[in-house]
Amino acid sequence: MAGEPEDDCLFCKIVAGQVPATVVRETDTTVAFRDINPQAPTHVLVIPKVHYANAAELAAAEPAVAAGILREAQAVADEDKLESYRIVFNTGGGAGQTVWHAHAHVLGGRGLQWPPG
Ligand code: DGP
Repeated sequence: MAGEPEDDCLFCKIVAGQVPATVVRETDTTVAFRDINPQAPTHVLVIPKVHYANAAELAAAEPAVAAGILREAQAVADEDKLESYRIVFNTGGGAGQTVWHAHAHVLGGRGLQWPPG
């Protein structure tokens, strides 16, 4: 059920400490950890502790938590001393979403092209 931990969700398992991750920040409502397959020198995923399939569902149900993800993205950028960075919410398989637990990619530390691929 949305908002509840899902047994077969990788990111719920990271939140629960059942799957290891390199956690760089944690708040009451979010966890930030390094992506296992980094696409930039900084590639951190910021996720809500609650389970929603994507960012839009999270924002509709728990807007304060969604806003917290953006604050945490800035905090990651500050900690990694990024002057510029990109936040990406892949939403739907056609956009590259592979994990169905809302997450922001925070990418930086190299030049980033526009438009993205
Ligand atoms: P997306 O494709 O937008 O759903 O992003 C999912 C990201 O999750 C992808 O960049 C790779 C990352 N990822 C997948 N499995 C793991 C894992 O076990 N640990 C970590 N740290 N990241 C993972």
